[in-house]
Amino acid sequence: MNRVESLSQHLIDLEHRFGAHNYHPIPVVIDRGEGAVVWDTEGKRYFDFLAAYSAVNQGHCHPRLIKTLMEQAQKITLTSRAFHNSVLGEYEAFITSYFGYDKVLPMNTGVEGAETAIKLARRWGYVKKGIGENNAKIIFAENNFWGRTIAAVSASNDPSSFHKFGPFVPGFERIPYDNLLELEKAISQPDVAAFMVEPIQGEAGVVVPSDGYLKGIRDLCNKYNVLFIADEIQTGLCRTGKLLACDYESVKPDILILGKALSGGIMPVSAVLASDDIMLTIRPGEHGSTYGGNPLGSAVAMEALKILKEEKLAENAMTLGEVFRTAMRVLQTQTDLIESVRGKGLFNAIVIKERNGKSAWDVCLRFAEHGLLAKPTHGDIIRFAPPLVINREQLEECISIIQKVVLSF
Ligand code: IF1
Repeated sequence: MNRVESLSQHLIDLEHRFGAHNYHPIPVVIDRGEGAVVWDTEGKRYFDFLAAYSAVNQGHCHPRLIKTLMEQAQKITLTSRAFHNSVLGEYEAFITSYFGYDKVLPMNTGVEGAETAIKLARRWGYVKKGIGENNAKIIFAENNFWGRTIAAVSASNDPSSFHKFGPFVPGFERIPYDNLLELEKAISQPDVAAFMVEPIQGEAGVVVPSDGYLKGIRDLCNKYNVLFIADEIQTGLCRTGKLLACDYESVKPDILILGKALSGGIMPVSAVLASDDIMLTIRPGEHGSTYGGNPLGSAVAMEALKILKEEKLAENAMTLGEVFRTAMRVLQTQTDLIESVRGKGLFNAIVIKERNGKSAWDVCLRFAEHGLLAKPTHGDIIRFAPPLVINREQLEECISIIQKVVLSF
């Protein structure tokens, strides 16, 4: 191993020795990124087909975001909410009009946004729906993923998320995804405050529900006076070819949760949007966080949202997503390694059929050797989600890498 290669191994060793072992990364050490491309410590170039799980939709280190970050960082970065700051009001007016809601509650990570949405739904359930104190139920879909907190893992049916982290938060129930009969059975019960769901399930492996599912959720939640909470932390912000995945069926959730690409990968910024009727059930001093609504994140988020529209990233995701899935479906006819291809926009996945001991992990290791970064989920599913700024030529190059690697097995 030569000196530079020992640098990346040295850095991996440092992480192993001094960092918690809560991840098992692909053995690549990324040092620099620009748009859809990253470079490792040895200067090797990769196409990033994970985009930090859709947090980097605008591309790595977007110049407009870096400029906004640097300008704001020289003025004021954090005031806490004990005082007002000169960016928050403008950001709140901007994002509420951008998505068409009365109010926004700014938080930081996606899971904080999801927990905030659940607290809002419970509070609305008691104050507006008249549910008895501490009896509120929240319904989730099986195979949901919305983070790693105790509440989030309490909603999970994935043992790797909840095993030996109990006891769990009460009042959470699960139903099968993409099943309106089961949804009606669940939310017609008394004491149900909300149904929280991903319009396309990300961690579950880019599971796209049947057409009409979102519209069905909207209609049933109206019928039974239950809040529809859309977790668009991964599917939102142009990833699926529309501004929001809910836009495919023109449904408007009662509570919208955003995160990840809301800051274009610069820093954690999440947001919960809702009507006054819901949002104002939380009174001063009843919820918040140190960094929630900080001027730095607010300035960056406004710029990140502007980029989505001005660079037409939804249109690009729609067009190139079609190109990508078509190519994957052709590839599927040339190998029995690919069991299925699914997705919308640039949110796609292939299911790998394990063969003579070769798994999705081995495929991803070989992708990395050929300059493309992706990582399996749940063993046999490879998610493909590049930054939405990827251009046609880059996508074609990535398709040929995927073809070459898959056919080499
Ligand atoms: C990790 C997974 C994806 C999310 C949805 C809320 C959150 C997430 C739909 C919470 C976060 C991240 C977590 C991250 C890897 C990534 C992930 F593999 F873990 F499941 F994307 F699928 N709702 N997903 O996908 O947002 O608190 O993380 O900001 O845990 O390594 P967060």
